[in-house]
Amino acid sequence: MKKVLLTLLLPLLVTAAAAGPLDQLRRGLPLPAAPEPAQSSAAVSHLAGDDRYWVTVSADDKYDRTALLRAGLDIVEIEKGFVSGFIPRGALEQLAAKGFMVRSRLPIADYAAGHLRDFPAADAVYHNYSETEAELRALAAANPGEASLFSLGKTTEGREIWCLRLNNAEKGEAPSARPAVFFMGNHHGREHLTNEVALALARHLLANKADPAISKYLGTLDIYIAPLTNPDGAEYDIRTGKYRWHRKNTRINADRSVGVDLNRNYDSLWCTAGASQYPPADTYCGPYAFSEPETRAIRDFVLARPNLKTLMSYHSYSSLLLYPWAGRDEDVSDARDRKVFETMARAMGALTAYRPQRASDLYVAAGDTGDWAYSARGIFAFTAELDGSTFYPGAAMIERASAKNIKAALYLLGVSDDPYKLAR
Ligand code: 0X9
Ligand code: ZN
Repeated sequence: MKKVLLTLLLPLLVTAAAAGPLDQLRRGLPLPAAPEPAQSSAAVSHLAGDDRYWVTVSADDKYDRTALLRAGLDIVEIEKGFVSGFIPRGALEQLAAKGFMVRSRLPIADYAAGHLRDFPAADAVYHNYSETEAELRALAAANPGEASLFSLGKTTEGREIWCLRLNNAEKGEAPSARPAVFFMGNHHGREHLTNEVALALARHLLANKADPAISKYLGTLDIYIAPLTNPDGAEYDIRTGKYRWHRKNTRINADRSVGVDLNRNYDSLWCTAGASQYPPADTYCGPYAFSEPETRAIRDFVLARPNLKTLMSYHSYSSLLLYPWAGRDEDVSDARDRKVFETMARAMGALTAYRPQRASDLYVAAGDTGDWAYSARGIFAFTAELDGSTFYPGAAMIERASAKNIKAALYLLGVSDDPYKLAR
């Protein structure tokens, strides 16, 4: 959460960096917004009665630091222009009056919870953000002829949205004329299984790169896999060591609630149906279409690649294979496109035992990835709702969901050279 506050405060910090604490006070800069209330977590419950905060305070030199020690701050980290450490609540409340600029503050229980940052032990096999990054880097390093890694952009909290590219000729962000396929996971933080399925797909394609069919795809297609498109939300979901059913990203809204639903933030009939304008809601569509760095990164990536033919966004759970429209209660109007969508969904549905259906037959919800990718670029875009009856189906589900979705992904690769061949 500290990172969130720092991001929020960045403009303030830039201004503040140029002046001393008293200057800032004279200019009337407000104290930062209070952080969220402490999260209740058994792992940090021993800190419930501890009234200390972890704070970051402007401090230009050793004289400022000495004064802060005197004011009750236990200085733990020193950076250029500021220090961080622990301070009791009573002393914190005096800091502004003493001329100090408090840049961020976090109750000690939240600070401690933020340091746990991982899956519960039973799900340790799931990949958190740094493990996902490490795995993608390892795959790219072990397969320099076929794979490369780049970032689609940075998240609200400054994490990278990593994307593995599988292509035996072009590497990194260099454009290509080959038909392209884009697999994505984890738009929703709590849907960790989707990251695993996307990672398993990447592993499978590279482990079997000598297989004739896969070798052909690596030589003729441009394959992009971004397993963790909402890493902030996924980390937020696990950072207390216990799941907290967090769906959205971690932008701090005007009312201090956390997050925008990335799968309601795309610019296709944005926020007209199945989305909320109430910031605390799990389906909050954001203040405007593409307000979020995560969706903007995906938008810019897609718009810069007219060679994209197909897209698969993994979600969980319900065992469904969904296609447009999601945001209006209608079929896509182009008969040929409809036939391609239906044929692909039926085939992938058969391979996964997921039910193929128009997304709006589940519920009408506008602003999702698939509707936007199809309306903006004519991409045959699908949403797979993976197996299970919970967002947290346990370690054993990874293998099961991955095996069937790899089969469906291989089908998608097999038709992505020319999707319209399915309508002839
Ligand atoms: O609501 C969503 O964003 C997706 N389901 S989830 O449980 N993973 O959140 C479904 C998106 C497909 N769109 C529609 N069914 N309208
Ligand atoms: Zn989802």
